[in-house]
Amino acid sequence: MARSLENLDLVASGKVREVYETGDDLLMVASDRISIYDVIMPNAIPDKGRVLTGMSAFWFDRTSSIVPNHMISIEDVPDEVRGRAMLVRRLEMYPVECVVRGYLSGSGWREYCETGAVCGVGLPEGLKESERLPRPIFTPATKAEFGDHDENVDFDRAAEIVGDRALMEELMRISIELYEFGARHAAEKGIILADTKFEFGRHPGAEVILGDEVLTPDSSRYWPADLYEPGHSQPSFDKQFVRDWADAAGWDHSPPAPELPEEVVAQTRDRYLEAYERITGEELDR
Ligand code: Q0N
Repeated sequence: MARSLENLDLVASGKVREVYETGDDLLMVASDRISIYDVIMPNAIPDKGRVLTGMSAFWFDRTSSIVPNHMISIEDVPDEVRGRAMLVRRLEMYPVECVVRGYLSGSGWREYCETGAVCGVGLPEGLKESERLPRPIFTPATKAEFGDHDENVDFDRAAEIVGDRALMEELMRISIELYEFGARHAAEKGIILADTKFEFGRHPGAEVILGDEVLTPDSSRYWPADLYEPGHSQPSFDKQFVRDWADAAGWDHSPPAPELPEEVVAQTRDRYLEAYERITGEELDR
């Protein structure tokens, strides 16, 4: 592995993460940036990148008997990004986001209100916002052709996009198993895993490899269980202080976002550290 990021080609850059090329492998680097309402805030949250990378590594270790994953190492990385970088196997990614929902929230709630179903999965009448579903449902999405938002699709459309119905069934089965594993563990720590998103890919000799980040607060809705109450939206375990402050400041969600006060940054950092400690049972190295 290269000793410095300077020598690596940047192959993808998201709102809060970067992907670099290193030989046949990739280096995924999580930044300390935070986004709310799909907009990046001007301030960083110290340690957020390390929290997300550490949580992904924790879950990759513990789910490898359910499905193999792309993680190679969090040690063999350049010093400047140590702790918030993961060396991974390069995969051919399947172009569907494998979302599993155990609770009715976000786009799932909106779709249910309009149609009584989510991604073609029919649900009982009379469910409330944030209500627990009778069982977890698989609600795939694809990157929309325009803009950067995801578009919910039904299972048949997802299978069409992937081009292999049996493979799509396998991705669904594995996604639900991963969600159930994560939700059971989180519940023991007083956290509700409302929903989460997985991405899978293949490499020669392996049809289904778990990629991306796994069961992090950026890829999932984590709710504090002690405050759970169906009938309205729930506070987010990690981002709620930022949302509350931005709402009170009267920000209309159009960029640029306002600068966060230092106490909001500090409270938010504490929530990420708390999430890390509750989920992994370890303290993050200082
Ligand atoms: C890959 N994305 C979409 C980072 C994540 N193992 C892999 N091999 C090849 N490509 C990818 C992975 C992974 N994981 C996946 N981009 C590249 C998700 N990105 C969005 C931007 O931030």
